Amino acid sequence: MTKKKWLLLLLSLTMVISVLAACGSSEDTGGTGSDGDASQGEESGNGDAMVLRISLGINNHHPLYESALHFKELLEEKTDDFVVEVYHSAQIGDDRVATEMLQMGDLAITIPSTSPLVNFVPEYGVFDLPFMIPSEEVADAVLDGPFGDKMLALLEEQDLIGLAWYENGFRNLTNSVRPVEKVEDLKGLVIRTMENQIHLDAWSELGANPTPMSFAELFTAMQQGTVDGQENPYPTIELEGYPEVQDYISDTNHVYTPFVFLFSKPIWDTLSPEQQELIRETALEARLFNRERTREVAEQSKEKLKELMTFTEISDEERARFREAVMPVIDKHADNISRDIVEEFMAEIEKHS
Ligand code: KDG
Repeated sequence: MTKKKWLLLLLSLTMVISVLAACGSSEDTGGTGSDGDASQGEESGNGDAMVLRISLGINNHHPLYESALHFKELLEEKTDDFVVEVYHSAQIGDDRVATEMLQMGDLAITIPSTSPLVNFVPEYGVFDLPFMIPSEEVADAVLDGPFGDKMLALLEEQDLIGLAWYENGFRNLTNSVRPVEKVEDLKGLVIRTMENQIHLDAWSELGANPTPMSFAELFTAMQQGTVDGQENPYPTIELEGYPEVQDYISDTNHVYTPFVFLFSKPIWDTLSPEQQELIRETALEARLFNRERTREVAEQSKEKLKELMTFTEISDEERARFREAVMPVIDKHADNISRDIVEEFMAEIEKHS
């Protein structure tokens, strides 16, 4: 065989090998098909177990991550039909991207805050109205009752299956400029909010200068001083390392934010009723673990933050002034959300308070 023929043979051989290699690698990361594609199970050696990926925005120290691992453990104990993979720190995408992937059937599960979901279901804005829910107990009663069921059902028209309410928690303000003890201390502070008009309007009413931003970009923005402050529950503030880039924290407790356990409807519709029931009951089981663990961590984080930052307690009188200042926001957004939903929400809170 001539030298030229040998070279051609060598060339085609390397091309075949590289194509084969390319096919092999994408399967390992589960990138080729979307979740729910049984073929993926084969690569995990679990017969034709279906791979269900969970996308989370918080990191792997957060109680929500522990709750997702608990869901994985419970489900894989009950059945060989599924293998659950948990991705934290927005590795797959932030809340909006992950939610859109669920709608497309490219991702099985995500557990975002309700606030980014307002862009999908405007009624979800009811959870962003400040100073409504007075305690975790009332939150549980309202979310696990007929009102919560109604709000979960609203997601289906957006190709999302809402399975359970998890806890993000009461949000508190941090910043790197000055202690915030009264409304006037907020003047001109550049506060990052979730991508949510109600939060933006509330902080504007309070005299701050709010700017919307994805959770995935927040730490860098504080590090670079693009924003002066932000607001989140104690576990997120402590476990995402915010004391490294923030000096002051105030227990504003200005709104209770739920997490919602979402499942992709396109994938859900490929499951048997038995499989759907198994996933639903397991999501509800892990919900109890989530709330217990999140409240435990929230207490611990609050104490740690008192050591790591300048902690300002807001007096009841001053909290009433905060509440008064944002009242116009509730009125302004009640129509966008739907007045019926807002009145029903307030009545449910009243009933359980
Ligand atoms: O994915 C994580 C987010 O859902 C959550 O942490 C959102 O509270 C949140 C924020 O401040 O963006």
